[in-house]
Amino acid sequence: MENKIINFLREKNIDGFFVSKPQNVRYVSNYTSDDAYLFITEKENYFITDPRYTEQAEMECPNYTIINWREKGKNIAESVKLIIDNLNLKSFCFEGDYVNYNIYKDLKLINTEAIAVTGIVEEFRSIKNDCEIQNLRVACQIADRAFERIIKDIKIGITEKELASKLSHYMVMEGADTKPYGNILISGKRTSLLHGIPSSKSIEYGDFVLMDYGCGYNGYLSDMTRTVVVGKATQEQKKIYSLETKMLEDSKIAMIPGAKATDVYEASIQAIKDTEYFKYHYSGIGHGIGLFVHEIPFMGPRSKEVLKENNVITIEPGIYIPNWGGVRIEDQILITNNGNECLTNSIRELLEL
Ligand SMILES: [Mn+2]
Repeated sequence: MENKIINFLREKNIDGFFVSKPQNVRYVSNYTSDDAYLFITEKENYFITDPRYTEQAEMECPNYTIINWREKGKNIAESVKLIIDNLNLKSFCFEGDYVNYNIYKDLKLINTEAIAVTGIVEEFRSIKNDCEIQNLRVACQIADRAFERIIKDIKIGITEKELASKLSHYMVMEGADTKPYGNILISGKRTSLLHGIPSSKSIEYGDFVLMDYGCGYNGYLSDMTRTVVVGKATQEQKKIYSLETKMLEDSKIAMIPGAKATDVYEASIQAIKDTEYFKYHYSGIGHGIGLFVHEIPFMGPRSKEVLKENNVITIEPGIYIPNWGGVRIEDQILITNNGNECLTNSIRELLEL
């Protein structure tokens, strides 16, 4: 992936790119651990880390010169200065939305033009290659298998926390990366909380149980949501669930290459726009996903994005009624050359457990 950066540098006439956002470091270099920075130039690529990670960096990034910044100076910026002086660079860019103030302050002391850029590597990351798609596909299959297992555990009396912990366990046992990322598993009235955290509440008869979860596979993430009911669903639960199902289906039909994010949003609200439930929807209905859970392109009424082949995007319209509960179904979608393919395939009909 270094070539994409070098092309960017040539185009903009900049001499170096300092990469600091962890997902971007991984994307560009294939390094899988923490605390690392890259400095990419046309001549040579540098990998800046501390002594805990130098051995791993040598193994995973053989085409980089590894710099142990603790040895070469007292901070990251001094290593950057060393590179700039060695190669006699006139300018470099850094990620303005990620470099922290202390590093920025030190970078500014280097007598070279330092240019803040945003979203460059993220733009590359939004189009997935075959290998990335395969990793995402497996991450979704693991989440689907975990769903098969967790629905057997949803019983009256078990707590949200206990279920959330089992769900994480199942994903690791099914092959997920062990690095955790936040899973939502909430029940009853709490299901109206868009990003509720699993609590000590016990599951009760009649509860909705909303599971918004996923896992990593080789660093690539899945993100899906299913909402089930414990016992027999009420008429109102059934009605809202079927509206939600329609919202999801309508959204998916709109997810084709060339469609605007706003088209997808418009499609998502068709089923509810003339109902009393319209006021309970949330307009952020999806996001790109890859090495990070929320990445471009974002789906919603204010998004300027256009869907492209090999975007991988979640679609998750929802209805959230405060003090009553919420329903969300979320799938992860690959945009193909003429439509889309759903990577998450767990049952979407309302399950009464
Ligand atoms: Mn999501």
